Amino acid sequence: MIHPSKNPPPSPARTSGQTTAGDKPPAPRQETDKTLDLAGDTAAPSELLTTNQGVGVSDDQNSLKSHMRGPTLLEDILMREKITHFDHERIPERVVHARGAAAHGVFEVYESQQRLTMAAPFQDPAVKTPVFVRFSTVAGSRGSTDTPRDVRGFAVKFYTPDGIWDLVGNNMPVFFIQDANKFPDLIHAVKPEPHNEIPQAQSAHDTFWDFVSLTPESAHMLMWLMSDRAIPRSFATMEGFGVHTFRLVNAEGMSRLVKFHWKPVKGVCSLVWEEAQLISGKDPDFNRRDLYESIERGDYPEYELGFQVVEETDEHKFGFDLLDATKIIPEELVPVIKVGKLTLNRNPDNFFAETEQVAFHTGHVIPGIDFTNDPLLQGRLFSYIDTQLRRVGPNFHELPINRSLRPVDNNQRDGFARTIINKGKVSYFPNSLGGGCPMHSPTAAAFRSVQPKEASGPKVRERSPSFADHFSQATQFWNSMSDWEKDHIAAAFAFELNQVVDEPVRARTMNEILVNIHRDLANMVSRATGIVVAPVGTPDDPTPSAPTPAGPLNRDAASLKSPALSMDKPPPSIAGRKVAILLADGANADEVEAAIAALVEAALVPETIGPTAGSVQAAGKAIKVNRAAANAPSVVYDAVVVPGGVAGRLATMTLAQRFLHEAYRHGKPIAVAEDARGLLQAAQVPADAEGLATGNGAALVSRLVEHLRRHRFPRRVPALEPS
Ligand code: HDE
Repeated sequence: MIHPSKNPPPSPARTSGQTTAGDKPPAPRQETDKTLDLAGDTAAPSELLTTNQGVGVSDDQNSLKSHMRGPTLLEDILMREKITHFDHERIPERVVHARGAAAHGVFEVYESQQRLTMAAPFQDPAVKTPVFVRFSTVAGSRGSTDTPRDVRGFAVKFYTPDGIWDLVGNNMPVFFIQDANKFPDLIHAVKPEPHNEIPQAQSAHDTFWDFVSLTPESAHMLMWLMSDRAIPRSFATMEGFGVHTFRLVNAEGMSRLVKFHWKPVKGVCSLVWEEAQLISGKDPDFNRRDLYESIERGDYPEYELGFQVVEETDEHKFGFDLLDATKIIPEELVPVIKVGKLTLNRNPDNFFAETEQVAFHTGHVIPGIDFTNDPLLQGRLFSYIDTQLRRVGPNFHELPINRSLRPVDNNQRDGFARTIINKGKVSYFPNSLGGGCPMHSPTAAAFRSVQPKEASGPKVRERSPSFADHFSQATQFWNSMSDWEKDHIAAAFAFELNQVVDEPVRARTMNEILVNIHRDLANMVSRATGIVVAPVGTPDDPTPSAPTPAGPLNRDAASLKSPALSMDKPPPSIAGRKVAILLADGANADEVEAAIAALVEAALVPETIGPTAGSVQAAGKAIKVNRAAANAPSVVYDAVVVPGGVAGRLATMTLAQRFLHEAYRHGKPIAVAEDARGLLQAAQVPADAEGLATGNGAALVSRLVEHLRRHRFPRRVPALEPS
């Protein structure tokens, strides 16, 4: 008899079942200490069916009945075990960040950072620290779409020799609120409204704007949320941030302040809003599919970790408070020092066991990392452990994905689903019967809190006055944007406020928030929403003053600028971008094959699209079609090629016209053969459109690749309709 195989050797990576024109064998599976650790808990399918008690099952298709046409018997232990287990398959989804996708990988430090920190991942460039990274949206439920306008979670679990370190960050460096006590209100406001559970995964509704318009500290974060950062092209093209100021502590006990940054090696690239909305319907798994497929292909997402280090003695030199999570430290003031690289190189074997059950906690730190008094961070230190206890249970740390590589030993015992069998009669400290073990660790690999420099004063329930300036950095963000980014931000505000029904909420957002960020922004949004900008000095809002009154506007804000904030830069790498090749009978087969080869050579992912699945005929030769046109919307591609010989037929097909028109609207590179003039006209693509290449053969593809290096041509179609 064959046992369900525990401990199999790591299996080769599987493919996702989808083919592309340049299909290669899947990348080999990457092994780390954690992969080997997990292998002991994986199970591959075996030959014989058993119950959970290991009893053989003779018939899994029919329940036990009193006679052929009789009622089912309570005695049917097989059916009852199977169905009751099914009934219990779900655990509570995360109250925020419910929808996620994850991957395994490694972190490697470039050179020892022991001067700054004794944290294990930063000591030795020869060491690869295993990691598990979970990306997520915030507001939507587990089954919602990947591409709403939302913040993305970027949570990294480091499995270090000194225990687990979780860096639980987001793709935006600031947050909506300054104090953890407001978090339930923020989340209640952004989640679907409670009376009708509408809308799913969207901030574009009354309760969200009601809350933020009364919460001026959210102004800076709103700028990020209304920018294209909130609709990343892929997880591989977004930044990550620890958000709070943390501490790095070295072996001498010296502490420095630090902000953590993840910089994607492929650069920061986003979708455009209309495209993101369409993707939500056409492929709600867009980002997780991209993550999964790119890893299977061996095109591993990579991010450099950066430190912004501030000496404790410089803490108060910035004009804003480093404990205030609504502020960034502009990179121009404190450079981001790149210290190492994160590579995601292995997909999880099982979504539930790994991605769903992984339990992050800001309080999971190792020697060398410590906290600051940021009141948002302090609240998180309470919330995450509480969440894991509720969601996964008191022994969540024993689950394979959460388990430390360093052996765990303490006197905590029992609870639901305990898997460790602790031996001996001693479960307390101090003890003599157990030889005093486990005892305090005298080594440097023990966590000791940094000693506070100053820690006295009266107990208060107040915000520090140094947290009072809510608008300067929002203005700085606006000032740092290019013309098209400003256009997209204003259009996003307009979209959201046009969804808001309550007039006072719309007016308050305009006159309490937007005008304080920038008059240009207010005027642009006003034109697109009809919300009147009140003359200066005449607030017309009857709502009693907001719970956290805005501080005095920093009059220097007009000149604040941080060019690092703009996304208007060509990405350093375009590897993995998907290119559609539109086909029909009559295609020039040589040209198609050459185009596919050239695109694969440029590390791009070509897919052929035909009127139906199967193939198209090209002068007696069949060319394989990867996807049928009805299943291949333009929004899931980054660029499109129309090779010679097909334009005439495509010009009569509505789907092909729509494909090209949308690619044009969304600023994507388009390359068409010389004979495609009529098709362009039918698709309403201007012949002189920026990013449109016309030609034949190799020259056409290389122009397309050049255009792709700019990612998009966002100025083609302004996001705000001219009023
Ligand atoms: Fe979270 N957050 N959060 N958060 N958060 C959770 O923990 C919370 C905040 C972030 O992929 C929850 O396990 C409070 C900031 C990520 O599993 C919960 C406050 C940042 C994830 C929770 C914040 C984050 C979470 C829900 C205000 C960026 C997903 C499920 C004080 C730095 C982790 C869970 C994953 C998840 C609480 C604010 C990032 C309820 C109380 C700021 C990436 O514990």
